[in-house]
Amino acid sequence: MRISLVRKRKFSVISVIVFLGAVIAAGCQSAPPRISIESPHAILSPAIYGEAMVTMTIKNEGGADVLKSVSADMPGAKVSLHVMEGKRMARVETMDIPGGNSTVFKMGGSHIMIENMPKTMTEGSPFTLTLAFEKSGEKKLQLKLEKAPSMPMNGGMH
Ligand SMILES: [Cu+2]
Repeated sequence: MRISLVRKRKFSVISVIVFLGAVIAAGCQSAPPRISIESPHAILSPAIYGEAMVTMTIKNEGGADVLKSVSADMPGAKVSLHVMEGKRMARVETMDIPGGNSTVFKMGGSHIMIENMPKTMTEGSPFTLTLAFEKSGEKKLQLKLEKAPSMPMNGGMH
């Protein structure tokens, strides 16, 4: 009788430990993202009037997040996320931002496109770009439009 009671208790202690282990493992998977934005640049299109491309590195030292939308404080401007599918650009609605990784936006790769900018927006014009993340919320970047570098671009720009 005594022995069987002890056994039962041991068994339940083990199941509690297993349960806690599962809870801790699940907690690790949903660790909060830790996002920082490095070297953001807004570069005017050398070819198309009223267009600019935003490049940056989104560093995430925490858990996974999703970039849900991008916007700019320019009346009438259209801001979108572009990825490269082979040599063509494709618009995407959201972008996964994996944890423990850096997501790079660059010419010839994934980038943020600003189209239909007001005529008042020229080289040196300041604006605010807002990145909305599913978990991290909104990150606002103060940017200035920069002139495109004069070297050839391999068609990375529109
Ligand atoms: Cu594009």
